[in-house]
Amino acid sequence: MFLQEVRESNPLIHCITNVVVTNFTANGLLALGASPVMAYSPEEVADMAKVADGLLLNIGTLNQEQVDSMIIAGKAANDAGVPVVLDPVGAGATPFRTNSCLKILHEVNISVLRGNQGEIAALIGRDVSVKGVDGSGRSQDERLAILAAKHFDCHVVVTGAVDYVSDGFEQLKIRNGHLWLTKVVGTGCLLGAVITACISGSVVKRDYMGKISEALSYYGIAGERAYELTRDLGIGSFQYEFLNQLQLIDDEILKKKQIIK
Ligand code: ATP
Ligand code: TZP
Ligand code: MG
Ligand code: MG
Repeated sequence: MFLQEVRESNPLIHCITNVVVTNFTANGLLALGASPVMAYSPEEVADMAKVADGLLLNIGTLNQEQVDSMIIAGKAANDAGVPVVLDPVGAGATPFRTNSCLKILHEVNISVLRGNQGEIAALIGRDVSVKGVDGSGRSQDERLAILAAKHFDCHVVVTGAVDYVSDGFEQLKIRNGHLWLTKVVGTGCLLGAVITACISGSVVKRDYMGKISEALSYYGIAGERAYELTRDLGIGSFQYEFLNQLQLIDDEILKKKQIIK
């Protein structure tokens, strides 16, 4: 019972994230059944990360002090066996973003790297097609998640119309989701937080493929159901209904609606 276990454990998720999505991320984690805490200062991030159940690093509105904080927090999480998820928002758009992500990936043992196609491609030095923080909308590269997972020796999630998850050997495709998820800012960022909550409490890497796939399909199904309920109202209502669905979806709905191959 995947969602039930996450909800019963009520994991504490330490987020170092961007100013655009902070409130949405905290509310989304609460809707899932996790506990969010945002803490950024280099004086406290190590103490917070080591008592958390998961750490999310999201570079969306980065500055140098925040990158330093992310590395301090990441190292403390590694020492304490706390999983760390990195969202490389806008990697490829500027050298500072790309280089900061590469530095974090070098210094911190990242459990899951989650980004859109352009961001992940930029990090492994492939053709870059990032417009600000948005992916290109190009057709998806089937092998990108596998290549990046091998390259960084971590799990990689590449999201888009289809979501791909790989550990560098195996790959799963998740076909849940709705186009309207691309019309609300922060749905990629919140997804990183949801993945963090869903892998928390499990330092056993072999459990990650299944847990990440469940998280991706849960999230996509919330988008599908929110669309069905708000298609005549518009994306403002969709955003709120999406949070409702993150709370309301249970394991029975998840099993029935998920499309994982
Ligand atoms: P981008 O900046 O390119 O929008 P992002 O960081 O916001 O990237 P997304 O790829 O948009 O991340 O992923 C966020 C959620 O939206 C995921 O659950 C993903 O499956 C879903 N999603 C993205 N594009 C589509 C689409 N075309 N159809 C259905 N679902 C989608
Ligand atoms: N600018 C910097 S971070 C950010 C924007 C618009 C939010 C990006 O959120 P997402 O989840 O990638 O759409
Ligand atoms: Mg998006
Ligand atoms: Mg993003």
